[in-house]
Parts: sequence; structure tokens; C-alpha cells
Amino acid sequence: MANFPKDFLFGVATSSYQIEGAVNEDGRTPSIWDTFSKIKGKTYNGDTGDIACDHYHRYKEDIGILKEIGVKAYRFSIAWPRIYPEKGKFNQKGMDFYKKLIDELLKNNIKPVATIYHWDLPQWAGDLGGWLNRDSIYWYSEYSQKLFKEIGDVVPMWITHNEPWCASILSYGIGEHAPGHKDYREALIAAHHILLSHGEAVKIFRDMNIKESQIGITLNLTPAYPATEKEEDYLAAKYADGFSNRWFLDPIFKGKYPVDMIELYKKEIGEFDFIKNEDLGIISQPIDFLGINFYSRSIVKYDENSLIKGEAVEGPGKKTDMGWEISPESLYDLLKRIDKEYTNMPIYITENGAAFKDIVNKDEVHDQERIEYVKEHLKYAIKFIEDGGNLKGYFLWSLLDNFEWAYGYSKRFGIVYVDFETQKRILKDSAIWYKEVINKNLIDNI
Ligand code: GCO
Repeated sequence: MANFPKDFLFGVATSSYQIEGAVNEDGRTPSIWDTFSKIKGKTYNGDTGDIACDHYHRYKEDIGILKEIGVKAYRFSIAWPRIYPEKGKFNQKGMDFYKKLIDELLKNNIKPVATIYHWDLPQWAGDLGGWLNRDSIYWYSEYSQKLFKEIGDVVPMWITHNEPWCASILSYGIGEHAPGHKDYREALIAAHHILLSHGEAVKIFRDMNIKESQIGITLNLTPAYPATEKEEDYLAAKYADGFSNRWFLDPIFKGKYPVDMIELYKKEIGEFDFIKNEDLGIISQPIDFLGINFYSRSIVKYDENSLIKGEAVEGPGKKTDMGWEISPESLYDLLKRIDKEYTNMPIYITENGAAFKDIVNKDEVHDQERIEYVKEHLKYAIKFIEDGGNLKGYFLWSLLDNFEWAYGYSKRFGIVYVDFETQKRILKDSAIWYKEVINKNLIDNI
């Protein structure tokens, strides 16, 4: 048995486009994900977020489920195109939805944790170049400032961005996410503007002096390990780490981009003339906490021909339905490393969880593999805390099965099963198990 600290914040996480649906309601205009998901071949089966979990209409029922599971906090995201359906035009109706959601959470004693941007950029912003346009920083600042004005003090924890790596590299470089571009210069420009917009939002938040609330950012971090003891594989792992982790951690915590990566990228993208002198000072504004999304690790071997001189190889561990290797001990390595090299500030695991092929039988889902996955990760989370690590909470991804981006509805991450035909929700065994963990504040049998 292992106990969590008394004030440990157990929660679950979701995001707007993945669950809300109601894409044309109350003044919302399309986001780049509405556009992207409707292009043939971009998502599995042509799936879109048009209806998703219909959470926009069922939020009360869903908060009822949160209450039933007993979570202390709920991490959701706000859909920018509901708040600013057009450039510079605020939409009160869109805002009202989140006010109602937050009221309902507070009534049920659940702490609202709001992500400002979880990838559903308004299409109007996309049409103006999206994150490639330096003005995106001002659009995002205007949006953030409005949120802080309207609900800044009733939301105790603000997350500026979710996974800048995905919103930039995966979206503008690899092309798997909206807007689906494949250009590394674009990817790095987008990453820079996203980081800058983060820093600007933190500045605005501080200027507004919202005392009761905290602000941070969520990064998806993937520890990289060399495939063999060969020196060249170590180099590949170092670059893979630069690519996924240091490119975001270093500017935020050290106020600079990693020099080895700058040198490497320069050969591909040319000059970094989109970085201005004052930018790094803005990006490295002090924050109150760091959010980490953790799912897996990467193992890499040297590859002369790849941009980052490495190629991923398959790890030996069991895989989830995403094909991601299950490697809970890497979470521990990662947390220790953050603690040692970057910061001792409060850390929250803002996402961790797994997709598996769930089978419904008489209104029950026996998702033992998901329970094992979460249990193993919580075990290493406790180990880090016992070592003196400043880990303050854990948000399971996800509350509901939902729209898994390019994978559509083919991957189920929820601890609550959703029948997308009827919108019926069924608590999986993992939800019932998680309820017990939260209730007892410990995990048994370890
Ligand atoms: C993420 C996303 C989620 C995904 C999850 C599983 O931040 O990557 O927050 O939207 O659904 O990570 O891939």
C-alpha cells in the first residue's frame, strides 16, 4: 500500500473539441479542426467532432459522473471559436456555457482547471496564417485577457497551452494534426509564437493581479533512450530529447533555446530570424506550476538521413491500443530529471492514461489493462513524492471516450465508456477502481 499526500489533487481531463459537439451552436464558428476533419483522409473513417460526446448539452450529466467518481478537480479546455467567433468580436453566449459549467463544478465541490488552448484555433485565425502569423500572439492575448476578466478568479488553475509540441511540430511539421502542413520552418515558427503567446498571457494574468488563481503550461514530454550503447545512438537520443522536450522546457525555464538543436535545425530551416531579442524574456515569465502530459517513452537509433539524426525503434514493453509502449518507470525518470535540471515548482501530471479495445458486456466494461496502466504510473508518481518531489496532482486522460484527433473514435481513452450512437455513458471498471483510489487516497497491493 502507498499513500498519497492529503491534499493530492486527483482529477480527470478532457478537451473542448474532443467532447463538446454542438459546433454550430450559440454563435460558435468553425475551428481549424472542423475544417481539417472534414477533408477526406485526414481522420480515421472521416470522423469529426460535430457531435462527439454531446457534452455541450450533457455537461450536467457528465459533472454528475465526476461527482460519482469523486474527483477533486476537472481539467477541461475552452473553445476559442465560441468566445471569439470572429476576429475581435466577443460572444457572450459562448462564454455563458463555461460559466454554467464552472458553476456546476463549484456547486459539486470540484476544482475547475481550465486550459485556454487545446488546439481548436478559430478558422478565422487559421485563414490569417494561424500560428505562423506573429499577430496570433495578440489574438491569443485578447482572448486570454477576456477569459481572465470574466472567470479569472473562479478558475483556480489556468493552463495557457496544451502540448505546444503537438500544436506546432505535429501540426505544421509532421502534418498529422490541423492544419496539416509539412514544413519544419513553419513548425518552429508556430512553436515560437505559441510559446510567446504563453508568456504574454502570463504577463497579462500577473498584471490583472488575480490573487486566488495560479497559471502554468502543460507540456507533453517524452523521455528518449538510446537503442544501444553505441555513442551515435546516445547522440540520437540527445537530439530526440531536444526535439520533444528541451525545445520547450529550455525557453520556459532557462530563457534560451538549446544551442545544439539550433545548430541542427539551421541546416534544414535557415536562419532563426523570427526570434526577436526580447522574446525569450517574455517566454520565460515565472509560472506557478508545470503540467506534464505523459504517455510513453521513445527509443532511438542513429539515422544520418533524418532531420534529428534518429529513428524510433520499437521498445520491448507491452503496448496500448495506440501502439505506445507502456513504460511507467520512464515517468519516474522524467520527473526526477525535471526536478534536477529545471525546476522544483509544483508539478501536476495533467494527462496520463491509455487506449485499449474495450468490450461492453451487460453494461459493464472490464478494462483491467487500463487499471494496470494507471496503477503502475501512480506507483512511480508516489515514489517521486516519497523522494521529496513536488508532485501535487494527477489528471487521468480521459473522463470519456472521445474524438481522438486523427484517430477519430477508433481509440477509447475514457474511464467512462461512451456509446456514440445513443450517447449512453457506462462507468468502466477503471472508473470504479479510480473512485476507490481517490476515496482512500492510496493504491493497494503495491
Ligand atoms: C493530448 C491530448 C489529448 C489526446 C491524448 C491521447 O494532449 O495529447 O491532450 O487530446 O487525446 O493525449 O492521445
